[in-house]
Amino acid sequence: MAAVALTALGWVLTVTCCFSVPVPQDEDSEMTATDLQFAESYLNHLYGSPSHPVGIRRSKDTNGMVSQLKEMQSFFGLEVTGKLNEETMDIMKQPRCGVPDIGKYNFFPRKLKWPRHNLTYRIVNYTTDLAPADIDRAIKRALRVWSDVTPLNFTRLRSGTADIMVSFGKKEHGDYYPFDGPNGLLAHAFPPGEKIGGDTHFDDDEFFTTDSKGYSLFVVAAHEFGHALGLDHSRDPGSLMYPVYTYTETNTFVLPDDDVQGIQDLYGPGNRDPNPKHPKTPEKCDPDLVIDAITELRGEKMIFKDRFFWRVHPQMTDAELILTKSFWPELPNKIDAAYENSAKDLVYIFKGKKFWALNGYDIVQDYPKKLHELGFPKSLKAIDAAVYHYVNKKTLFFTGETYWSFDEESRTMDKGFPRLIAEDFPGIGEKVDAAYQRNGYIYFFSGALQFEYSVWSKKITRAMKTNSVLWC
Ligand SMILES: *[C@@H]1O[C@H](CO)[C@@H](O)[C@H](O)[C@H]1NC(C)=O
Ligand SMILES: *[C@@H]1O[C@H](CO)[C@@H](O)[C@H](O)[C@H]1NC(C)=O
Ligand SMILES: *[C@@H]1O[C@H](CO)[C@@H](O)[C@H](O)[C@H]1NC(C)=O
Ligand SMILES: [Ca+2]
Ligand SMILES: [Ca+2]
Ligand SMILES: [Ca+2]
Ligand SMILES: [Zn+2]
Ligand SMILES: [Zn+2]
Repeated sequence: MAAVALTALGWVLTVTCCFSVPVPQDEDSEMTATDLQFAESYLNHLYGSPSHPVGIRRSKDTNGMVSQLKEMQSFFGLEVTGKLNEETMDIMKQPRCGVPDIGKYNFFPRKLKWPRHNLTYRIVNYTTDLAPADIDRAIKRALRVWSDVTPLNFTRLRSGTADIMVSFGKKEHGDYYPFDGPNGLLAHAFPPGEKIGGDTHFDDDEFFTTDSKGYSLFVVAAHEFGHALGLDHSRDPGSLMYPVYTYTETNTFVLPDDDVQGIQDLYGPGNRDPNPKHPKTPEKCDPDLVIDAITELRGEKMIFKDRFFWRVHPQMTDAELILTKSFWPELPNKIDAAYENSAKDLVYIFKGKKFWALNGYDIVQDYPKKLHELGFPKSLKAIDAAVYHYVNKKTLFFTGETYWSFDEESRTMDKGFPRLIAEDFPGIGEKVDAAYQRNGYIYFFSGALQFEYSVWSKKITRAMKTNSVLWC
């Protein structure tokens, strides 16, 4: 069913309604009727109906859902099957932006941008979730994210028509692109242009906050203003313009490099960037790759680097890159060490003097705890690496040139430690960045190299590049 809609911009759009074919699903997966309905409305949002004038695109083939699913799976770096499966469903259910994930500019040239550098904004109305002063501050900070790295300049208007009109609304709120109640779509914005162009709407059925308790208004607004200035979604999971919401602290937020490149492509650089170091997303096949920590989690490998971890499934050769905070918002951005106690189904994460216990997606109560609670001296500032040895139920902790042995049964540090790494594990280098064990081998990472160490023969059996753990 196709309909033609006229927006306030006067753009003629093709809006598809109601898919008549069921969503194809994986034979092994057991989706409920609600899941299928959800997936249908997700794809509808992505390709067909309300969202975003420029993103709208109708699938050309009759079996459109398969190619839509494929495109969506490819965008998010999932296995491309064209069928609905658990991983695809998981991504669909994550809170996100209402601008289509797969933007195809069919009707308009790609690079829509403002022809001026001095732009105005107006906060038309407020949500009751936050004090007006907090909303004003979040909006101002979110705009500053972009003006810091460009010649753009935003001036607030208290009345009249501004370029960027900011408002909060529920369901149908005046632009034929209705919101969907709590979760799902959080906000949307129109690309640069007259009238509704640049306008930014927040779903008032969400709970907006200044912290991680609800959706951070600052994070959502900063992302939407990227669209209001002409940016599309990015495939870089570390970027602000990635379509899925991840909490980031307002005070320590620095615009990622991918977004800086995108906005400077449109407007050029500014001359007052207060924080010129913009984080880059790590490249897994970088020959000089050095990692922060590594552990297994229920049979998968997790390889930590900066704000991210790669998730490597045992049967898959492709590693998925994920922001640590999108799984565990309370964990720090960069961690020191990690290990799994498979017997207890717990993963321990270390940063500085603190450590956390994770049970799947949950952080165990009463954590974080302090390093000295494990029996380390109070003066110890951090550990480098940790690995659990399932045969003798000991965890080895590496700190500088020495290592410690911790008895997981009695939860005490073994006597006679720390000992020198060079004495007991000769050849693995001065310092250990990360370590994990598998099938009687411990894999030690040191700089761009990893060493396979046989626990039985007490010898190094292989040396490899660090990035080979990511199938490079
Ligand atoms: C922005 O700059 C243009 C040209 O320099 C000027 O005509 C316009 O009045 C300015 N607008 C505002 C809101 O300052
Ligand atoms: C931004 O615009 C305002 C109002 O037009 C102007 O007073 C101010 O100097 C501009 N700032 C910069 C950095 O361009
Ligand atoms: C805010 O303004 C928009 C657009 O005028 C309107 O649709 C919405 O209902 C208003 N929201 C509130 C909370 O007043
Ligand atoms: Ca406008
Ligand atoms: Ca919503
Ligand atoms: Ca480390
Ligand atoms: Zn978006
Ligand atoms: Zn809207």
